[in-house]
Amino acid sequence: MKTQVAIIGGGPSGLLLSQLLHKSGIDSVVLERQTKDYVLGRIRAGVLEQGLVGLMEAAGCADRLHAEGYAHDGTLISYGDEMFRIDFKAHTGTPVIVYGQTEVTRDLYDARDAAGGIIHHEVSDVRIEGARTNSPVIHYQMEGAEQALRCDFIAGCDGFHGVSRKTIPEDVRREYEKVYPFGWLGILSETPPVNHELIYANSPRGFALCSMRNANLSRYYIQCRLDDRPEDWSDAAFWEELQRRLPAEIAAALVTGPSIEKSIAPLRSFVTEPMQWGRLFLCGDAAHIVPPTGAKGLNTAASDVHYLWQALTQFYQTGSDTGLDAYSSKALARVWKAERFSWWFSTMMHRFPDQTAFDLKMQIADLDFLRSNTAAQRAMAENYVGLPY
Ligand code: RFL
Ligand code: PHB
Repeated sequence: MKTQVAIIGGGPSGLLLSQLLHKSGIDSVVLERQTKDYVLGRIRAGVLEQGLVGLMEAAGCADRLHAEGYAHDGTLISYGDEMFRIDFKAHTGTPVIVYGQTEVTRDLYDARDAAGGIIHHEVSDVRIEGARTNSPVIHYQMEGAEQALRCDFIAGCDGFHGVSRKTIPEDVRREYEKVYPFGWLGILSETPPVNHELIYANSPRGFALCSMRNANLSRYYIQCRLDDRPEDWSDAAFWEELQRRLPAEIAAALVTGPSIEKSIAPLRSFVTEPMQWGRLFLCGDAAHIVPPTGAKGLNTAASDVHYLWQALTQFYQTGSDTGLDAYSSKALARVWKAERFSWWFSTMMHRFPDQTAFDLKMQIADLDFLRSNTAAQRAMAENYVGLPY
C-alpha cells in the first residue's frame, strides 16, 4: 500500500492532521493501535484554545463545537480565604471553549468517515524504516498478517508511549523531563457544575479543580498520592475531600452524585528535541507532555499539527521544503512556552511533599501578586487562552 503521509496514531493529533491534509488535497493513512471505541472512551482534556477551534473550522468539523461548546470568559483561582477571577475577555478579547477531547475526537472520526478516509485500527508491531530516505516504509501487523505502507512522509502522532519518538536514535534526540511527586484523581459525574466557570484551588490539603463538560456533566479533580489507586477512593471519600479543598461557599453549593468515570493521571513535564528526523515528524504527546494544570496538552498538540499541515501543504503545492525544515524549531518555540506556563501554574497550585516553609511563602506571594497585579493577570490570561501560532 502507498500513501503520501503515513500517520502513526489516531488520537486527536493524528485525526486532525489527516482531516486537514485531506482539505489540502493530500492523501494520508492513519494507523491506530487501539479500537475506535477505546479511543472514544478516553476522558481527557476539556478546554480548547481559539487556535484549535480555528483548526477544527478549517477541517470542516466545528459545527457541533459551535453549537454545544461553552465560551468561558474567565476562570477563578482560590487559595486560603481568597478567591479571584482572571478575566480572559478583558485582557485578551478571547474566551476559551469548554468542549471535551472525546467530542473533538468523535467529530474528527465522523469527518474522516464521511470523506472515506482510511484509518486502520488494532495495528501492532509498528516499525519505521528509511525515515532518512525519500521513500520511508512503515511495517506493521494487522489482522494477523504483516503489512507495509510506503509513503513520502511520516507523522508520529502516537502519544508518549508510541514508537515514533523512539525511532529517532538516542545520539540524535535530547530529552528534558520533570516528574511531579503526585497525580490527579479525576471523576466525571452527571451533576450540574458547581460554577459556570472553572475553579482552580490551592488548599493546604492539596490542589483541586472544578471543571465541566456540559450543563449536567461535571469533571472534578483532586491532587492525590502517586501510589493511590482509583478503587481506593469511594465516591463519598472523593466528594468529601474535594469539598474540604474548596472555599466554603463553593463547597456548600456542590451537587454530588455517583461517578461515571474515575481515573488517576500522573503529572509530567517532558520535551524531546528535535521533533524531526529525516522524513519523520513528531506531533503532540509523542514529542512533549505537560501537567494538565492550565489545559495545554491537547492545545499544544494542535499547534504542532498546524505547523506540520502548513509545511506539508507548501511542499505538495510548491515543491519547497523550507516549511518542513523549519517545523521542529517553530513547533518547539511554542512548546517551551506552554511547558513554562504549565510548570509555573502547577508549581503555584499544588502542595509538594518536600515543600519548605519558604517554598510555601513563595507560593502565597505568587498568588497574592497575581490577585493584585493587572499585568500579571494579563500575562496569565494570554497564556491560558493560548499564545499565537
Ligand atoms: P494521544 O491522545 O495519546 O493519542 C496517541 C494515539 O496513538 C496511539 N498509539 C499507537 N498507534 C499505533 N502504533 C503505536 N505503536 C501506537 N502507540 C500509541 C494511541 O492508542 C493513541 O490513540 O496523543 P495526541 O493525539 O498527541 O493528543 C494529545 C492529547 O491527548 C493530550 O495532550 C491530552 O489529552 C493530555 N491530557 C490532558 N490535557 C489537557 O489539556 N487537559 C487534561 O485534563 C488532560 N488529561 C491528558 C489527560 C493525558 C492523559 N494521558 C496521555 C495518559 C489525562 C490523561 C490520562
Ligand atoms: C478538564 O476539564 O478536564 C480540565 C480543565 C482544565 C484543566 C485540566 C483539565 O486545566
